[in-house]
Amino acid sequence: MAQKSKPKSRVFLIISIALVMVLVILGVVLVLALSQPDRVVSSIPLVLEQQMTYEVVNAFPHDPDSFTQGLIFLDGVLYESTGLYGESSLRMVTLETGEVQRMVFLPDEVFGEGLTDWEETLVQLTWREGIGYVYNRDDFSHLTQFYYETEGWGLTQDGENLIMSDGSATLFFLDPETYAILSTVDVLDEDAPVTMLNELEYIQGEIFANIWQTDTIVRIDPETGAVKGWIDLGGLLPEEERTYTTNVLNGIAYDPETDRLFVTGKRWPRLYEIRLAPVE
Ligand SMILES: [Ca+2]
Repeated sequence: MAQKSKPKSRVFLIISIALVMVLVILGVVLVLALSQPDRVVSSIPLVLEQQMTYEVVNAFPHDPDSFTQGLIFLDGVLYESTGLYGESSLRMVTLETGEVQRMVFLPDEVFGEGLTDWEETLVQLTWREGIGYVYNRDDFSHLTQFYYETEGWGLTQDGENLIMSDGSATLFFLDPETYAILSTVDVLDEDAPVTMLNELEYIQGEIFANIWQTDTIVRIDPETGAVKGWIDLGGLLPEEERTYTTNVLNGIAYDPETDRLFVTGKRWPRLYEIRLAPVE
C-alpha cells in the first residue's frame, strides 16, 4: 500500500514546485511593475504631441557672457559658438561646471553663428559675413573656410548633409565636403511659413529649431519642411536669474549616446538638461 502512494506524492511534489515557480515569476513581474515609476524616462518621449512642454532634469552653470549662437554635445563635452562683433568665439565647455576648456576668438569684424560637427571637424557660420569656418575638432586649428550668399543663423547635420538656417523659413542642405547648396526646404505650419528659424539640432529624424525672440522650439520634418509640433519653453530661466544683459532662448544640443537634451540662451547663466513632456 505504501508503494502505491509514491506516484501520488511525486505528482504533489511536482505540482508544488510548479506553483512555487509560478508565484516567484509573478512576484518578479510585480516588483518590476511597481518599480516602473523609477525607470529612466527618455528625454524625447516615443509619442510626441503637437504641443509639448518640458521638465527640468538638471541645471548647469553657463557663462553669462556667452552670446550663444550654436551648441552641440559631442563625446562628453559641449561645443559652443558665440556671437557679437569683437566677442565671437568657438569654445569647448565642460557640461557640469560650465568651464571653458578651449577657446578661439573670431576676427573682430565677424559675428559667430551656428555650429555643427562633421567627422573630425567643427563648422561654424557667421551672421552677415558669408564665411563658414572649418576647424580641427581636436585643437581648433583653422582648416579651411567657405562662402555663402545668405545670412548664417543655425547649423546642424543629419549624417549626410549640413543643414543651415538664415533667419527666413528656408532650410538649406549643404554638401559637407564642398559646402555647395544641394537643396532647400521651406518650413510650413499648415500653409504658413515659419520664419526666424535660428539655432538647429537634428534629433531622431527631425530638426528642432529655436524661433528667434521666442521661448519656442519648432519640430520640423526635414523631408517636407512640415511642422510636426511645437515645444513651449516659457519660464525655463527663472526671473531671479535674469539681468539686463540676459537675452533670448537659443541653443539646442542632443546627446544620442546618453539620450540627454540640453538648451540654453544668449547670456544665460544656466544651461538646462530637459525632458519633453505633454502639456497638462
Ligand atoms: Ca545645435
